[in-house]
Amino acid sequence: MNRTIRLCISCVFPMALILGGCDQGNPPKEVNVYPTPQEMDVSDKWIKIPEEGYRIESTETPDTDAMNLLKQSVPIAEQAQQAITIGKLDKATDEMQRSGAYTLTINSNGIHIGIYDDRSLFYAVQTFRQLILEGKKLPVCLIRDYPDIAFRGVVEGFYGTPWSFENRVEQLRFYGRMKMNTYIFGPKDDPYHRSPSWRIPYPEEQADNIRRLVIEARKNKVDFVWALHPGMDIRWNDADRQAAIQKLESMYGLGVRAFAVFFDDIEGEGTDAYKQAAFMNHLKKEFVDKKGDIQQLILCPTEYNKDWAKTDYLDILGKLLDPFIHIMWTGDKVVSDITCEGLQWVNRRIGRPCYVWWNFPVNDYCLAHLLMGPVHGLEKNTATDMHAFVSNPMEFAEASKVALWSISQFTWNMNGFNPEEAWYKACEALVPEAPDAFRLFCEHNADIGPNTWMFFRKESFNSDKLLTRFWQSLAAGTYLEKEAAEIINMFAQIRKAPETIRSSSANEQLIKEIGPWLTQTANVGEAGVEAMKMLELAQKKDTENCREAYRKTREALETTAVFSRPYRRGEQDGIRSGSQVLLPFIRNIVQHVENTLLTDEKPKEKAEVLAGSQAFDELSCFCEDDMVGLTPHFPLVTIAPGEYFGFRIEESKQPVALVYDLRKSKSKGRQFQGSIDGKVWFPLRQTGKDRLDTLRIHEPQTRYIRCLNKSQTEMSIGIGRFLVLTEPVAP
Ligand code: LOG
Repeated sequence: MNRTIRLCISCVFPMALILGGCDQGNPPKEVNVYPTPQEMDVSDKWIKIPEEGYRIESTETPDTDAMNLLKQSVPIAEQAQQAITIGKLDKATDEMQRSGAYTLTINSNGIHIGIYDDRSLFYAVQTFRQLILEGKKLPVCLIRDYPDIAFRGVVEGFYGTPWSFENRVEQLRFYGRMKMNTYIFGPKDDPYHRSPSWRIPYPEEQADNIRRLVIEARKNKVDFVWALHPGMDIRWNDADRQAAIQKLESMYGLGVRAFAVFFDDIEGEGTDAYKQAAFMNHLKKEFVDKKGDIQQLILCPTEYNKDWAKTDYLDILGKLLDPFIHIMWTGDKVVSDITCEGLQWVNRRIGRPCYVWWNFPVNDYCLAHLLMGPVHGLEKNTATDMHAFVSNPMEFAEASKVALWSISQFTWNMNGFNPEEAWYKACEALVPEAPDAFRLFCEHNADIGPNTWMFFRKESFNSDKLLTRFWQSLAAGTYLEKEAAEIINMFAQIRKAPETIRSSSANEQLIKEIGPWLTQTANVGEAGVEAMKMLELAQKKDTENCREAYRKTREALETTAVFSRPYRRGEQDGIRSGSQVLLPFIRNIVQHVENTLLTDEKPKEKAEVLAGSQAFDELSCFCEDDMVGLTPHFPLVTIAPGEYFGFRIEESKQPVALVYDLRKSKSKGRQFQGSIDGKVWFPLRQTGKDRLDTLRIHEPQTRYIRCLNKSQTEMSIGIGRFLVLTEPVAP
């Protein structure tokens, strides 16, 4: 990986012109600027920062926040000999007229910063700070830099515990450092954002926090956008139009100068495109225009992804919505990759470049997993197809920074973005005390698990080849000794990494957020080490010691299940680490030993598929320590009236709840049923109000579970999830 950025632009700035009078020395070890500048030429010469510092010469009053930042990096003194000159960019091209564009020239004659606006100076100083070597010297360099996407940042738009005030302050500072300029406040579980309390102003303490956040945002050159979510209970009348304006007015009073209205995830009256457009245009005319200093007005539509855009809804918005108003878009699905084709599809309909709301690394639909892997799935050359790009993060603010770090790179300089390299660097930036351990942790905490959106990310990507090769060879009869040693070593490292991170990282908030996954990763490492020891003994036909190791392995696997259980939230499983590659590998090893040396340990009864339909020809069951279910079968199949699919649970387990996520099936005609003997069936009924579907199982003797087509017509079904969370049967 080439970690020194050297984009040669000598054609733009001939290097020879500026090298006179510089110290020659060893080339700078490493010059790292993030996000990667568009054009940057770093020579191997450097200049010493004068002890007396620099004086500032500026054609206009330089931005105070940028100056404060600069003063933290180098001494600023009126009498200093050398100058940092600041001037307006001349002969500016299109891209140099984007907010935040700057040039930075460092040579023996001094330092020059060319700016377009206040944000430019702030960003130039952010870059400048990263260039300082060992606190005392600067590389001779030329930088010409501008953002690819005008508005970049974050939409706090997830379900779950909203970020704390402290989290948000830290995030805003982070965006400032990473040259991201937008933060949209719209957490689903903030009552004053959403129905029914959207009409009510914030209580004093919370209002004051927002006021302080707006100030912090401004200091970091971030637009603080406040979002209203009225769609669930809005009445399209004067009273509610007034209520909305009054609420925005109260937010304006707290300093907010950019607004959004979200109509996502609603049903009924509120979803009407004509009504929404009229409402938004009213806000534009009666509020935005009258104020005169509002920067943005954004709409999150109800049909916010291609999968759901089956009507003329978007065309109506496209036609009727004031062009000032931007329209959000999550892609082809709720959670999906962002492609040129997909963006162009929606842009044609809404008649403007869309405002991308990317649902990554948000994990509110897969709470058992942390999404700590590299950022993939963003097509380059999409800059002109979008007005803005914001990422919806996890409810864990610090942990989200791994992905946000990459997103700042992508949105600033698409062509300079390399997912693996950015991930590698992000891990280092977040846990500089133990980057390798943290990388290892992130690598094994990247899986999303089966989900309706069929959005998958690779996990354990640095070890899966080794594990697959080893397993395939073992299954074919050959035990690869050298690889076995490598694997046991790998598991030992995985077991150790969490403790290394805990004991060395100063980032307490991060440790708190990822704490349960740290423990679980260590548990998985332990199970892996034990499994490999067991396998080695099995190879040696040492039955007695192998049996002992087998017990330990089973115990270690049970530990992961026991640890996870208390964290279950409704239908969502507890804490999963290493779920994509490591745990399946370990289970394979256990089964292999049961099938070869310890045949008497083989479970007497296993979970089994109940195939009551020809349509599913190859359904299979999966069985883990705390759940059993059908392996996802995403392609849609047709099942006839009276047909069903399901499974039988092992005797050793007691079902707690059925969790399902069935694509396209008609909810009216289907019935979920349980049975004790597989003959007499009783319906399982909905009780909770969870987001995905969950049915509590009240009869602990239940052994059979199925989904029956009780309607008179054929039903089209795909299986995203169909599983039962279990507990061990009480002895
Ligand atoms: C919500 C969002 C949620 C996300 C992922 C949008 C526009 N709305 O399905 O609040 O965090 O999906 O679960 C959503 O994405 N609805």
